[in-house]
Amino acid sequence: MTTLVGPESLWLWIGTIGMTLGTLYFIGRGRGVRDPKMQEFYIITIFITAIAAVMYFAMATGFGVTEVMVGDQALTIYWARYADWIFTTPLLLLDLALLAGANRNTIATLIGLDVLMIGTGTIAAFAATPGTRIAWWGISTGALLVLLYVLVGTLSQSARNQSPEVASLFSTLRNLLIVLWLLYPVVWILGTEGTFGILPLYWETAAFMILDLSAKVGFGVILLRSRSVLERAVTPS
Ligand code: RET
Repeated sequence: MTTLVGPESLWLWIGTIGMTLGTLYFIGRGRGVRDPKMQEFYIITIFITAIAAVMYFAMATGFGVTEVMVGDQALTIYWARYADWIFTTPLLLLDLALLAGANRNTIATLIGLDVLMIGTGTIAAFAATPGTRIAWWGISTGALLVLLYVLVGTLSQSARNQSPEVASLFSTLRNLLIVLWLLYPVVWILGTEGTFGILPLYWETAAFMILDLSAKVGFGVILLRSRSVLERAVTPS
């Protein structure tokens, strides 16, 4: 069987290594944490990078990739991205929501919007005409914008009831998330998926890799950096 993976495999291997190192780092940091509420942050963050590590490995080795025909054009689609994101983006939101001390309804709303975003984004990736691809992209981007609205509104409101240190860590992570997440639909539409052919597959793969490492490992490092701040987040005031 011929593999569909081209020279962009370089970036996929860097992604695999980066996610693996991130996972090992978080496991190392989490050792010795005894408080169950504190452990939640470690468990969630470890799974985020572990899932990404295996999905990057799947893409680098040619398992997580397929071809989609759009008219007479064959697009290389790395479907494993969506398998990764459908699990890891809700987990990232859960980390942030726990930090903010959000209630169940807010968490459910955020995760619902997120699954809607990745679900419709997956349909966009497999749709057979340029028009329908862009329409699904638009629906997915709409879900992202509503999600960010809840993040800035309701979630930030509950973070304000936390201690100043926790509230400030929350703002840093929230702002990082907003900037990074907004870049995903941009890379997607400019890349091969958008069918405009502005960003070649090689550079698109590099861009997603940098975004994924920042949104998962970078986010996790900042979150787990200060144990004393996390302790405040889980201590009822
Ligand atoms: C897609 C395409 C359709 C439009 C939109 C998208 C958004 C994706 C996002 C992904 C975030 C991934 C993260 C991964 C961590 O490593 C599906 C690309 C809106 C926001 C944070």
